[in-house]
Amino acid sequence: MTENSVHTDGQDTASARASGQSATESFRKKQHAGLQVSQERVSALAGDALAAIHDVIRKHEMTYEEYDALKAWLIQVGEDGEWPLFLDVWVEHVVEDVNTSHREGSKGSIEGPYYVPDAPEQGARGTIPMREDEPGTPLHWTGQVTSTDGSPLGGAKVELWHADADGFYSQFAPDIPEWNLRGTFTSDEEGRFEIDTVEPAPYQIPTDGACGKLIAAAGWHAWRPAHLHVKVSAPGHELLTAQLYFPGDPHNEDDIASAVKPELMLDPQDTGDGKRTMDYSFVLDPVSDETPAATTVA
Ligand code: MBD
Ligand code: FE
Repeated sequence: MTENSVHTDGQDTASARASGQSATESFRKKQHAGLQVSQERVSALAGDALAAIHDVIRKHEMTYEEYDALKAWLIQVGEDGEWPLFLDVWVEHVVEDVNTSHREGSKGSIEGPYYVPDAPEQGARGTIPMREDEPGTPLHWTGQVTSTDGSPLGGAKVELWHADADGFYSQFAPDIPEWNLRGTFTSDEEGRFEIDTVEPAPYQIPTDGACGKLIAAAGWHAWRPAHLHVKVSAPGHELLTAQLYFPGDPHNEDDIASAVKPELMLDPQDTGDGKRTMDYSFVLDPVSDETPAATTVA
């Protein structure tokens, strides 16, 4: 177990509090260099965000009872460690959209709260780390990484992470091996890679924490469609963060995180022996003078 891992408090059921605290810890680790936002930008962003909230209060004539309910709920989001979950589910998709609209290569999507860097290296062809009896339909994935001019990108990294067949992520739910369903693949000279994994299940936002409380109180649903997360990177190219989806999932049309795009739909084919196979490739944008700094590879 790493420090990222869930504190189970002697129980082995997944709880919002435990996965929320793990996601919060994981996010803190990511900020090793600290974050620099200028006074000018803080004032513009925070000022307009507050003005937008003021507009909502006036429009709906928010009562003091509602104001106190909001305050109590915001306090609980922090106590449950669910700020990463809340922000990634309801806010990140717009940030992703704004920061990738200049790209000509593959479409991306949000990172979400459950990425962990440095997953074990598997080479160009391999099986993602999984349990001996890992449940779920086996999935064989072939693909290629190229640049927008069509040239193959050898040595590109394809980091893959996803939930298991019960919808749980390793390091954020208890009793799952540390790197389960997390792996780093490196494309061959032709930019090609081949990955064996299993299909993930749809993911339900924890219902017993503050985010679940909001969903229940508003009468919304808590589901994301089944998805594979990837980060694809190569020297001199913009980092691509994406999610890939399975046709026919009932939540492809109403993802609570608004992170589905038609370009991210897979096309898995039954092989007749209980397995499925698919091809999905990536096109990376070369870094240019206009590339926003945070989207380039360090
Ligand atoms: C997830 O698995 C996820 O990908 C996002 C974006 C939010 C919550 C859970
Ligand atoms: Fe996810």
